[in-house]
Amino acid sequence: MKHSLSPTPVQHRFVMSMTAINPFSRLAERAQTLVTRAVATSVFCASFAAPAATCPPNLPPSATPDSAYTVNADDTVIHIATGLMFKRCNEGRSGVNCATGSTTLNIWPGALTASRNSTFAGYSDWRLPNLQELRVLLNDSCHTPSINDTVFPNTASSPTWSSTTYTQAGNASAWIVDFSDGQSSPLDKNTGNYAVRLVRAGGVFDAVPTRILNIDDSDTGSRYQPATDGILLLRYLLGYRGAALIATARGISPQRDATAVELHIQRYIDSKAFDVDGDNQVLALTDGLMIVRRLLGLSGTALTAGAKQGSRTDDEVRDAIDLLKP
Ligand SMILES: [Ca+2]
Ligand SMILES: [Ca+2]
Repeated sequence: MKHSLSPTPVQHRFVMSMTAINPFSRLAERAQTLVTRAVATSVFCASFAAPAATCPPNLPPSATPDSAYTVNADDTVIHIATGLMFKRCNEGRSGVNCATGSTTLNIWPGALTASRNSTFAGYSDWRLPNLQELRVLLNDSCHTPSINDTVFPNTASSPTWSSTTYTQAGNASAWIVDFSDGQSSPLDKNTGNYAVRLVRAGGVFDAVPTRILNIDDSDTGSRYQPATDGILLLRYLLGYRGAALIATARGISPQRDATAVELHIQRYIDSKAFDVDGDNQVLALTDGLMIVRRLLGLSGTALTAGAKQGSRTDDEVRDAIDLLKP
């Protein structure tokens, strides 16, 4: 299975526009630098088990470290900042490290239908991700692949379909993301056979990463505060609800009342966003305490001493918390 991609003005325009509108603009900038190399080496084989990613030195840290995700036992993965749930393996693959089977390649209409028909892990609302959702997974610091290959092992090195139609060519093309090099381009819907990665949930994709730790949705000056947001989370985890939950614990111009605070916290307990030590549970005296400590500015052992239960390192706990306060 071989595909050859040529650089087009469209691709370059797209990369530039993504830089302007996308909060993950580093991804787009990185993609731009990769276009030349990508085109020079754009031969892909979907069943090829990719070696470890190549990560050139002196680039900023990855925007998609392990701590950006919660990997569930049923081989679903939650992207914490957006709440999107992805299937860990490309369609056609399964098992440990997605090493069983080979990636199913499909034309775009077939990919749309197969996505809607999936009942993987007991969910019936799988779909093909739109372009922004798919690009959330790009690791702009590496290529071959340009995705976190611990979380998404054996990712297809062929293009992966998005659900987004390219509207300037009679709607005949749809956007793909190529996770071997980070490139996006529009390809013909009915002649190209490409890979599929399923997504579900997450609501409408929010162009601004969710400020999960701004629990009271307060104004800029008190956006992330230990004495308000931190206390609200701790109280909730200790069982406080209603007026007792929010009494004297909200910041400047809070947009959430007690009910909205409860819904917000529970949503991100369910998504495991608040499981910052990675032990698969959200507890007041572990995760809650470390989140308050981080809001106080602590790091290293001062952040985790006596509170960390999971296997994450101190820095990974710190990064997992910092992801919640973009
Ligand atoms: Ca706040
Ligand atoms: Ca935990």
